[in-house]
Amino acid sequence: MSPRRIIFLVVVFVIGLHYLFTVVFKAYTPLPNLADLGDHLGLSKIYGNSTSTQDKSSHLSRVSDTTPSLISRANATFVFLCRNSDINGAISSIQQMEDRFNKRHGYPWVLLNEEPFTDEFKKRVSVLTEAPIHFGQIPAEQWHQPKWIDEGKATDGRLRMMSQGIIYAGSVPYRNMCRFNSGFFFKHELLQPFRYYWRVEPDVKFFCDVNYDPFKFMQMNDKIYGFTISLVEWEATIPTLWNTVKEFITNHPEYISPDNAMRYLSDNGGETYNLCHFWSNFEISDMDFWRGEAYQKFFNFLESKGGFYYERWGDAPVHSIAAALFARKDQIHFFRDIGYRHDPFQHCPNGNDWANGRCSCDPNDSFDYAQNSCIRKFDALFSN
Ligand SMILES: Nc1nc2c(ncn2[C@@H]2O[C@H](COP(=O)(O)OP(=O)(O)OP(=O)(O)O)[C@@H](O)[C@H]2O)c(=O)[nH]1
Ligand SMILES: *[C@@H]1O[C@H](CO)[C@@H](O)[C@H](O)[C@H]1NC(C)=O
Ligand SMILES: *[C@@H]1O[C@H](CO)[C@@H](O)[C@H](O)[C@H]1NC(C)=O
Ligand SMILES: *[C@@H]1O[C@H](CO)[C@@H](O)[C@H](O)[C@H]1NC(C)=O
Ligand SMILES: [Mg+2]
Repeated sequence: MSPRRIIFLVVVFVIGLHYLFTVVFKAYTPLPNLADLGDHLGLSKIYGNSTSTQDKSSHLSRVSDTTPSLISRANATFVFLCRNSDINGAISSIQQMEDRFNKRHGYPWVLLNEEPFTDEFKKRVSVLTEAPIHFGQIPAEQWHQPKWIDEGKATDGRLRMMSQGIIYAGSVPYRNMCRFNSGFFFKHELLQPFRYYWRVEPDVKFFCDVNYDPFKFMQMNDKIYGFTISLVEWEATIPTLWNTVKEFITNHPEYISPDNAMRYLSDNGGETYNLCHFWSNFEISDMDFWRGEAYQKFFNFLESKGGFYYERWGDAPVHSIAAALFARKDQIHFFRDIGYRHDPFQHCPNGNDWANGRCSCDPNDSFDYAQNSCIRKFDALFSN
């Protein structure tokens, strides 16, 4: 190789590195923190002045001990919807996430509830992490059954489902939760500053160390939705959902991605739904996708049909159908390397992922290829 050619290659390499660090790993500064503005006694950490809890400067100095200084956080947060009564399960989940991943990064937590979190709840959560924790209340109109829902029809629906022995058949709060997770969480003021989120629930398990940053992975690879478990839905909870989806597709063919994942949802080109969906109690995803035009129109259309209350439409099939139809199939990611359990199913990595992650699960005990798993259909999207 001639000297000129070597110099040329070196210059290209340096420019490439510079681009990588300035554009791709763009430094992200999280929310300004009330605690920074003079809460030296740390009172707001315990008693909670609506949102902030932590002294960011101490947290940054701690994080920088273990984090390469050029690589800072993505524009991302954890999202945790729960009740005050979920305290012990919430603490268990947050502690594992901190130990297995977040103590090295310091991503903030956003906890949401339709009631105010109690002082005791905030106090017990606050000791788990140096990262900022924001406690938020959900606006009533985004939580409760809308006035225009025909309560007689909703009651009939609940009774019918109860007679079919379906879990949460008679529960209105469960329906509020599914609708909120489908259409509103990403509109909450505490989530406005963020693009990516990782959804966490009480009493889940994170089995493995996460030795990289999944948020940055999402960003660098143009992913919009990440999951660990995929399974079939209980059809009786969504009897008219697919017809509603088909009606939307007919009205809005422009939102359907040319490279969509319809083959994951349907075995006959969209005529019927095979009930496959991503289990949404674990999600690493891009809120700008939910905030975007296609999903907004889609959610509003579903909402107008009342199926969140007349039936029991879950946020899992709603999110999954939208991601599969409005995004490219390669924008959906199976996090094979993240060990996760939400009763009664778990995903345990295998091979090097299992060993490198110091996973505490049995790699032979994983839902991936179980009878009701849809991972085969997901894999098939990318073969041939
Ligand atoms: N604030 C609040 N959070 C709720 C309510 N119902 C459910 N959640 C939360 O919403 C998420 C999903 O509810 P879960 O009860 O876990 O529903 P699930 O995962 O389908 O079922 P199980 O975990 O098997 O009970 C969890 O994070 C709950 O803490 C509620 O009425 N109020
Ligand atoms: C809470 O915030 C308000 C306005 O931001 C402030 O006036 C008040 O002193 C704060 N309370 C505590 C306990 O920090
Ligand atoms: C983070 O993402 C949100 C949503 O896209 C955006 O409004 C906000 O400006 C972003 N923040 C930064 C610092 O890039
Ligand atoms: C998983 O099961 C296979 C077949 O039974 C066995 O050979 C293997 O040792 C098991 N792996 C672990 C880590 O237990
Ligand atoms: Mg749950």
